[in-house]
Amino acid sequence: ADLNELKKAAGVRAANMIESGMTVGLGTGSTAAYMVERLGERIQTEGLKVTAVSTSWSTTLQCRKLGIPLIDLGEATHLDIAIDGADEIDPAKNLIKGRGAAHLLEKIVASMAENYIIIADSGKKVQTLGEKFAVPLEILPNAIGSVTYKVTKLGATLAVRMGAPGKDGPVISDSGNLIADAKFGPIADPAKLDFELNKIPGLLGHGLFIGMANKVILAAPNGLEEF
Ligand code: DER
Repeated sequence: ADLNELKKAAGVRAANMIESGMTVGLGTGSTAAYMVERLGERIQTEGLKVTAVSTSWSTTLQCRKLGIPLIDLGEATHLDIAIDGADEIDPAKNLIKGRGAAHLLEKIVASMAENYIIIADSGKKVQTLGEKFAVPLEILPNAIGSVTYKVTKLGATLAVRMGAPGKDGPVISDSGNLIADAKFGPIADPAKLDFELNKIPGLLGHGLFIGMANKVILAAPNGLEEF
């Protein structure tokens, strides 16, 4: 099975867990896109009735194309289920997310969900967060200097994420902020780093999702693993 088939298998498995009457949070990224595609199919073929919120323009545009009705995220108070991808997943289901620069709204949706399901190919599994991935940050533009200084003191090297070739200058998130990628290397105590990052004014969001995932659906060539 090639990588896309693995992502699709995980996405379909998660989309099949959605029941009529649920309020559903729809994540962002190439794996989440397979989940959204399957949800659209179920709405068309089974008449599934759900209230859905999106985590990005990317997913919103996909929902419009598929006829998945959305309400504004601000109209939802809590969610029965939210399904999203991840960049790194450790054995305790802690995550690094944010490759797609959607992690500010994704974390809000994750925090609203009764059941937060992560879908990924098995290549996302790591022993220690930070092995391969930098931690994406969402930074208020006027705080870029102070946040860079403070996160550097926490032991990271930071780079503002540039938009090339799609856009000259920096990536601007769906919420109008800058994105930076903070390379910490392997993170021995992700919960402590989460706590430290959450204290920094102007650092509006980051890609460490600690203790948020209820279930991980991993697609490997020999089948689906859930933990
Ligand atoms: O940016 C994000 O948070 C995405 O969910 C990312 O973590 C996973 O994207 P992928 O499914 O395309 O690898």
